[in-house]
Amino acid sequence: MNDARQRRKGPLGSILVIIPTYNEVDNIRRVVTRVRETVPEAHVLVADDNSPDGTGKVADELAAADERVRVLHRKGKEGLGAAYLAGFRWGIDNGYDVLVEMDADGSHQPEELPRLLTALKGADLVLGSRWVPGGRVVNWPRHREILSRGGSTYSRLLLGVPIRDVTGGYRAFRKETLLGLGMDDVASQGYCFQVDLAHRAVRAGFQVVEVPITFVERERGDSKMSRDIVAEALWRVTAWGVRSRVDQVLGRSRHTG
Ligand SMILES: Nc1nc2c(ncn2[C@@H]2O[C@H](COP(=O)(O)OP(=O)(O)OP(=O)(O)O)[C@@H](O)[C@H]2O)c(=O)[nH]1
Ligand SMILES: [Mg+2]
Repeated sequence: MNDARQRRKGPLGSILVIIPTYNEVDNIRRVVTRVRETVPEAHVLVADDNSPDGTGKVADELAAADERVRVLHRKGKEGLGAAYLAGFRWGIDNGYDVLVEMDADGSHQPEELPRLLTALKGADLVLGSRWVPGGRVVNWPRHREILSRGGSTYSRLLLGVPIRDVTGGYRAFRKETLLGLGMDDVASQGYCFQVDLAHRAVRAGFQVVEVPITFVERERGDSKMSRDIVAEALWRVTAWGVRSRVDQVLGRSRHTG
């Protein structure tokens, strides 16, 4: 395990909540307001991929009215992973100590953020988890739950990561965790971006803690989930799993995926 880890325990420092958006015009005001009300000391960065529905413009209005809200305008839709990586880099370059991932659609309730942050005082990475005792999903279609639980179980077994909810996207990272897990060669995009980061954090020896959350199905706007996102997760996780087994057999150790 990582010795430096011990030094990172304790006070959190400055917090940036990154909210990636693509066509979330009906959700963005509400989620930003809820974050600012619940954790007033946290700053918010909306990472918008030039949403055709004008989400970026609404985000600019929010930023104009509140100096703790900023907007990262990106050229076009490049996927969740790319938006988060750009947000993490912006946050680290601007001196933030804690970087939080949160969806715009209300599935990740800002009111639960204080619990994630409290847990981060004793950890390197905190995952909001639907699949630990106390965690649950509200209004989620059965097929989505099966896909999510199945994806987590498959990843856990194949990659050997001791995490119940590997695909979830409500997370709080210490800056040092992101810097230590090799962000620069992360290529995954959709769900698999979350699996990739959790897997890297575990392999790098960071302390990863799951905190139960109540995940609420989006009420407004469209899901960006697609067959391609599931396919990407399946092939990448399988490839990482096979590669690490081959490495084990050949006695090699590999740092990145
Ligand atoms: N910047 C950016 N944000 C994205 C992109 N794809 C999805 N998002 C955002 O990432 C968050 C999660 O996307 P969702 O569409 O809610 O995906 P999901 O939560 O897997 O699907 P649902 O459960 O059906 O809502 C939302 O805030 C989206 O607006 C993208 O390509 N670029
Ligand atoms: Mg969602």
